[in-house]
Amino acid sequence: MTTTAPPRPDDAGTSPGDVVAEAARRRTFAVISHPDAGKSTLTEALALHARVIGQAGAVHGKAGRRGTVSDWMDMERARGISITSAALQFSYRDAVVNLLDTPGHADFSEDTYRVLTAVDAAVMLIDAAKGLEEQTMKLFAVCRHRGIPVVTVVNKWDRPGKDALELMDEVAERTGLTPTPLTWPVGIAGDFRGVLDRRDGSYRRYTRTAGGATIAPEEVLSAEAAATREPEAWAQAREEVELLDETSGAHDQELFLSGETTPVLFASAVSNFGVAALLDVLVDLAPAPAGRPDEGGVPRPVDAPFSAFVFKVQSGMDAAHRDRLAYVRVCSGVFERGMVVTHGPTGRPFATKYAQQVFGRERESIDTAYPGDVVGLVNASALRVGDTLYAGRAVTFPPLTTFAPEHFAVVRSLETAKHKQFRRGIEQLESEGVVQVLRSDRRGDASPVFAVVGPMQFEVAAHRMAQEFSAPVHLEPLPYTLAMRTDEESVAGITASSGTEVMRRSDGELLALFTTKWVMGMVRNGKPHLTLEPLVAAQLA
Ligand SMILES: Nc1nc2c(ncn2[C@@H]2O[C@H](COP(=O)(O)OP(=O)(O)OP(=O)(O)O)[C@@H](O)[C@H]2O)c(=O)[nH]1
Ligand SMILES: [Mg+2]
Repeated sequence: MTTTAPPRPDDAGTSPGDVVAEAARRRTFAVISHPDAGKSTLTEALALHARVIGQAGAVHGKAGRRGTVSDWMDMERARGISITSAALQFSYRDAVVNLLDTPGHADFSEDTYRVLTAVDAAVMLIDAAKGLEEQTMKLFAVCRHRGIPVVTVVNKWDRPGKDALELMDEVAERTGLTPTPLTWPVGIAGDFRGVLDRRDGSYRRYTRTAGGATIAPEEVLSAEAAATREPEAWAQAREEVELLDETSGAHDQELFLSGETTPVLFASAVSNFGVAALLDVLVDLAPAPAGRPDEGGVPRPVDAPFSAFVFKVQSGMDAAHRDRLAYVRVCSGVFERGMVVTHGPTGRPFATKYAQQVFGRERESIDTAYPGDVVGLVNASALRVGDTLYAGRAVTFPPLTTFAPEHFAVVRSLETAKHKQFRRGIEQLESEGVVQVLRSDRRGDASPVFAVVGPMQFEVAAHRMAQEFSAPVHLEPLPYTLAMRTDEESVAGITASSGTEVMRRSDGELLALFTTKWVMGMVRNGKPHLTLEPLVAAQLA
């Protein structure tokens, strides 16, 4: 096996021209989809094809492929789902790829949303048997809203599924994006032999490997050879592509970048079919980083002095060290390890002594990074999700939206002697955005309230409190389902009604909690002078 570490350009004498060139070869994208469509499996297959890992997890994982590189948390491995997003950086051809594998479950959609603020493109997976699912639709909407170009991958073609043309109709009708397939399957779903490359009419024929653990050999045949090799399947693919030519046009780079079309590829992540084609498409078609708009909407060009923002904070990646990693996306300039930058929110200097390149849970020191790169800053306790860092001319990037919580539970320590660990754990989970934490004088500091978008966040928080912070907790659900922003003047007026409570979130925001929408409506209609504002229009929640 050949292992290629991403080339680390020599940082000596970097000129602005280098920054532009380095940014131009970055591809930073997220893999997104409804739960279980195969994001982590595809992530691993992409790493396998870029030859940064030698074998996919199939041979190691006993129950399915639980050992994917991006699912490293013990809860993820135990359940076979992704709970938190993971970053991988590797080089492929002349490009440096920053890939973010996101969790599909709606309960973790805030994490996915934060990742989508840090990428330039998205790979959307569709399960061939299921077509467009609920979370897929929400994600398409977020990408449209944020102007993120989407490459669509119809995955699991090795399994019986829908008709390919039908799937294209579904995409066109339900997402409003025109699908422009670059490849077309040869063999119906469940009988995946290869793809017809629409760009040159050739046949890429795939061969299975044991357990899909290694790269699937690929043979490129001419149309004539394909017709001899697979008379029926090839003829059907040709026929379908002719029909397709009438409805969806060829790929158009401008329409793709402006979010009107989505290139489509067919794949089987688990057998590594179609993965090489996807990597090439990402390098050839996905956009390179461009200047990121600041708070006022003015882009900071990629060759401006260094700037970055924190889109994720994660601790507990390394049980032995218990460190805390802030993931930043570089937006402009050159990052050099050790440089002292300014922490936007406080204006204080921030030293970047411990900077790392991330590969799932593996990390190694890096010296230089460029726009588009994801850098892990270790033990950066001052950094919170959404913070801007910069050198030279000041910049503030727009804050990241927090979702409106819909589930609430009082947290109590099961072991009173461990109040220190209890406090530390809660502070940590809060700063990572695993949960929002609410407090009130009435409930006191020993019983804060966790507020979440989805109940699985409670499980993750409780698990981590016990495992990472040795502070086992009991969660007692509260009957509220709705939170609105309010102010001091309105508190008495709100809490006069039953089914309400007002608590302060750790960012200072006062939140009014209601058992039902109906209760909230009653309060608002009865006392229209009270301040009650929706928290965010959360497209994903
Ligand atoms: N047959 C088949 N199974 C696949 C394919 N890709 C993934 N799977 C299986 O589908 C299941 C889910 O795969 P994951 O990669 O964990 O899916 P995911 O999208 O990352 O799931 P979440 O992160 O939890 O949303 C696993 O059992 C995979 O082995 C594929 O191409 N074909
Ligand atoms: Mg996953």
